[in-house]
Amino acid sequence: MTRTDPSWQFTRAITRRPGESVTHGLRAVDTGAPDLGLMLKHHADYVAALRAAGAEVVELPPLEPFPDALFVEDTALCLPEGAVLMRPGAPSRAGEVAEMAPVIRGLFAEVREIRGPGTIEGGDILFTPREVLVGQSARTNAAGIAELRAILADWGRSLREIRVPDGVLHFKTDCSLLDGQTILATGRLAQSGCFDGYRVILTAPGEEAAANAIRYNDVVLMAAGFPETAESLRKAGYRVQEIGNSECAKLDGGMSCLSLRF
Ligand code: CIR
Repeated sequence: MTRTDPSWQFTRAITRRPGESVTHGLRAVDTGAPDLGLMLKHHADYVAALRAAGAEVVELPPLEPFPDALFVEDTALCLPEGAVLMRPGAPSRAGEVAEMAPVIRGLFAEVREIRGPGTIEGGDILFTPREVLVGQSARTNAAGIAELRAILADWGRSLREIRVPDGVLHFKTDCSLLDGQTILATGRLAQSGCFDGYRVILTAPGEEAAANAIRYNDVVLMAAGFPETAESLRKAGYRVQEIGNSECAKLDGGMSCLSLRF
């Protein structure tokens, strides 16, 4: 991806297969352990969809000591200028960054890192052609955001801070970039006015979990099971591909969490 490309044009992605320990992954509400077999099928469908959309996918092996390691998005921010290694706010996830670091260093010439004491997770960061939006959440705090702001300033990018609604894990749990000026968002997030100036497509009532989608080149990947939102995206002209997400959803994970895209 070059500096001048629209922000949904990508050539590569990094994913990590879930391991047996995924049944111990973090979750806000326990709705039962995920079924690893079904999760692996969904994960394979997800990787295949990325490849079909033009991605060269680096598939990493499971990391049993880290049950949430399949949610690679939280470990790094990948921008055209370089990558930033994150500093997760969930203590059980902190060690995932050291596992991802060599992969990122092998793919990016410029790699910076959040050193702390603040914390920040990739799920709280949405970058658009005009700015980088960062949600302050239970995982991402003011100190982590300040550190990222300084790094982005070196790259000539501005950062705008958003407050994530109570009870929502990450900023991108509730929004995704559909193209340079269009955002898919839940009503509970958009009502704050944080997307004023963008075109906003709202998830259908009761379909808030559809908001965590990804635009990868000419396709929007979204979790299966949200027919009204899928239909409104199709009506708006997007090519939508639905991927099973029932097992990752038990761990509060969705489409964006499962990959780093650049
Ligand atoms: C966690 O609580 O950290 C994982 N169970 C889910 C992480 C989802 N990641 C994301 O939204 N970027």
